[in-house]
Amino acid sequence: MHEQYQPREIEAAAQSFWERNQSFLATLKPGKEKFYCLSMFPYPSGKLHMGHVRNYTIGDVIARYHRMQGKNVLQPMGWDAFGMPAENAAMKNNVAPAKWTYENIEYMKGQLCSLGLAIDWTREVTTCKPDYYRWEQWLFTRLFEKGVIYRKNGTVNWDPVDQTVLANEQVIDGRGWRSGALIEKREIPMYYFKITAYADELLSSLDDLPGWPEQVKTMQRNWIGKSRGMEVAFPYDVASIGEEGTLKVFTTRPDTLMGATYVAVAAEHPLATLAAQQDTSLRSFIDECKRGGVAEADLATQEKKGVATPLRVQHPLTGELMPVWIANYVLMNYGEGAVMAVPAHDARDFEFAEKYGLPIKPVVRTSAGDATPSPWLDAYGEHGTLINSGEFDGLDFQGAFDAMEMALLKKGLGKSRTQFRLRDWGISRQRYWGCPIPIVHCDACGDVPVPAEQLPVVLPEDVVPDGTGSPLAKMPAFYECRCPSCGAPAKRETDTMDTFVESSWYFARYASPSFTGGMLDKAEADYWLPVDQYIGGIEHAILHLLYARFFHKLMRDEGLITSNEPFSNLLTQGMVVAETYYRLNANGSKDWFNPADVEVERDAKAKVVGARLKADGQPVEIGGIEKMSKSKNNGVDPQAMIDQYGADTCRLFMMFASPPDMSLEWSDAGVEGASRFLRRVWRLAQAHVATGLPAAVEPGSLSDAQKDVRRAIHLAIKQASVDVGQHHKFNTAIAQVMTLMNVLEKAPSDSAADRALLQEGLEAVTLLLAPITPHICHTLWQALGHADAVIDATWPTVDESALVQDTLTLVIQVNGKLRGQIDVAADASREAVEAAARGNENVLRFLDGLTIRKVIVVPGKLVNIVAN
Ligand code: ANZ
Ligand code: ZN
Repeated sequence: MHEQYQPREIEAAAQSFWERNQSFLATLKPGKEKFYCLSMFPYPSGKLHMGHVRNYTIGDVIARYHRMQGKNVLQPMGWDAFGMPAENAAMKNNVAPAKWTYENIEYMKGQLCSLGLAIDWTREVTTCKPDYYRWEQWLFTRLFEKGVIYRKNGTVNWDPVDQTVLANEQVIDGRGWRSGALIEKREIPMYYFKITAYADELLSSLDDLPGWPEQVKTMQRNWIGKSRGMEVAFPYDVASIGEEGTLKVFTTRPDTLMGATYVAVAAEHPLATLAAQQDTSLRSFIDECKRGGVAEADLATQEKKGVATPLRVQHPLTGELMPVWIANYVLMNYGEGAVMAVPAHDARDFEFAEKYGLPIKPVVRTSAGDATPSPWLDAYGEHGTLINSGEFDGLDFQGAFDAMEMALLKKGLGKSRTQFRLRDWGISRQRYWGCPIPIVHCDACGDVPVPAEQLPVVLPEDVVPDGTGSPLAKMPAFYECRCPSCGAPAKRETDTMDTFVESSWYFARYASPSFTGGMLDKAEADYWLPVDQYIGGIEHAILHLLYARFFHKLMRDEGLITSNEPFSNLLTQGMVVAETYYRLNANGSKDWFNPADVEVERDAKAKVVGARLKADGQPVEIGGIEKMSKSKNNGVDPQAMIDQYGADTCRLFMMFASPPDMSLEWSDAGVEGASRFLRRVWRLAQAHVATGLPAAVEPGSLSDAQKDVRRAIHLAIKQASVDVGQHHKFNTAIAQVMTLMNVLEKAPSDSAADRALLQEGLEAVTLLLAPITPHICHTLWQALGHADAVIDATWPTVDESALVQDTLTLVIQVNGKLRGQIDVAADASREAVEAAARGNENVLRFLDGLTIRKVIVVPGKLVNIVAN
């Protein structure tokens, strides 16, 4: 063992040992408990950022911990390799997306390896390779034939700069998330996954996931958005509309039906079109509405606007005539694209009615009371007893729901129904760098799925897109083909799939990554799945996780796997944050400076009082702690840290600074501290082994002081095991090890028994740290005399007898106030404890002149003497 801790050498040695021995190769071992530990795979953007490093460190520590529990662990890694950034880089640097992507993968793989992750690299999956997407295309054709995928025209967000369709969540404040361009609405033919057919199951099986954070399940529930409500039909007023018919609305509050004072339709609604034909002044408002994005968040917050039409409908129960408005807050693709407006009990309707002077009629008594002028304010969403509703007065919500349904059913003007917020998933993208949609368009046969034996439809890899439209649509060599069914000349689909599709099933492909006989090898998939622990960012709490759950069920229904859900336990790791520094420019913009380039000034109490740029010594403003990002220039390059301190320090810092699910604040001092701690462990171990290895501890013959050392060792094991095993609290587990190190450093090393204890202590430290700092522990374990590698060692167990204390210190109170302390034998009787307490000198002083009324003994803790 070197005298100095030399991370570079020992990390290289440990890594090459693991590689030589294929230590992380996972094989199917029937009968052995498996543990599939998965971190969300990275997009190969160029190099790892701190968020990746944190994610993969957490996953690795958990994987290694479970291996030490004796489980058959699988930890794979791969690349979410299709996507926009490759196309952007291609345009910028005139290099094909494929080349750019493969080069990034190579570099980032080297970085991951340098972190010492216990990954089975034989299972590496790269989603842009035909051997992967071939099966995605295969599943697509199966689902298309089943009708689970269908083609229809859809209104989409069209980004005029990127020339592509954006998902709602890619539209931010009406602009493209990447281009910043104002989004238009467009109608184009697209392929859709019928995820709505699985809405009920996606919702109900969330209840089978106790290992998921409640917050994530709530987000998924809200996204799926199941509402029980009623479909209500408002008969047309023929005089104003000019024809017979009904206007259908969907409402979750049929109990408020008697409070509806107008109806409102979306700009795309047929009644809006009809009204605009009669009154062309409505046209411009309709056009304005159509121009905006279709993102619901925007619609919810934007100012409510509308126009009145000359059209009228009849109230379904009273027959009263009600005006039809066109309103920007009504969505065409939800419910019926029309609402019955109840301004007294719906905030949006209220805002609208106030603005346009429409009547407001309260019909439910809420906690807000009946006081004028606005009894309904602050009580939206509240249920209550019906008022002003004629025959329905006095009913509660459920009673009113049922009575309204009866009344409407009788007239054929309504029935209850369940409505989901979730829409079908449009996956067509007019992009090049994605998985080709395996469909051929034939004039005679229509949309023909590419037969399995003709798959994959290979994406040409040598294309450099120029930013206008889809390159594939300009490549006859790609799209000219023959119809698989009639043989006539036909045209291949040139859209590619949303890259969320690839990340929806990669976790399953890892079970049999090179299987050529099908999408999944069922035996492997059923052995490894579901994933026991999934780790990733909260930003994937909705879409990625929902799509992956959906795909799991699709694959199940294809007979490819047996389980119902892909991820048994989910850990959403917190963000990595750091201080920000800036200078204000004359035009109000800010120049951001990297923390590495800034010197912080502190006062005598170490409080930060200012900061200066190292380069010019001039002050910079402190901008507060933010998520590490390019825009605020507060990212720290993990590679620099690994190069300087080694992977173990980096891993220790990451795991010690905060629990995995909380945000982690970057701190140079923290990294320094982690490095210092590892050097201390090294130094103690080095000094210990330099004098030769001792025999095993003989617990029976230890002195009291030695027993205290041994108790510290087993207390650390016990508490660290609880912290890690129950809550993934590696930070507190590390703190236990640090406490133990303090004890061991102070413990004598003179006698054979002392040195045996030190050996036991250092072994505990090594094993407890092994998942976190695997390289140093690899060396320490060998140096401590073990022939096997620490990677094959098991997690340490507690010797309960070592925890038993011979004597205990008890606190003594007189009338509840602390008055003294006594040491008693741990097994002393109640009487002996009481006697010792009464005899304590200090206590006697406080009892002087008093009569003892009662003595309360709390075993192991305190004695309270009540006297007056
Ligand atoms: C009358 C009413 C009274 C409503 C009341 C609410 C409160 P969730 O729960 O999300 O399903 N709504 C229906 N279709 C709509 C559309 N296309 N665009 C905008 N809003 C629409 O929401 C259902 C409620 O949202 C429905 O119930 C309807 O307003 C509105 F005191 O009807 B309600
Ligand atoms: Zn044909």
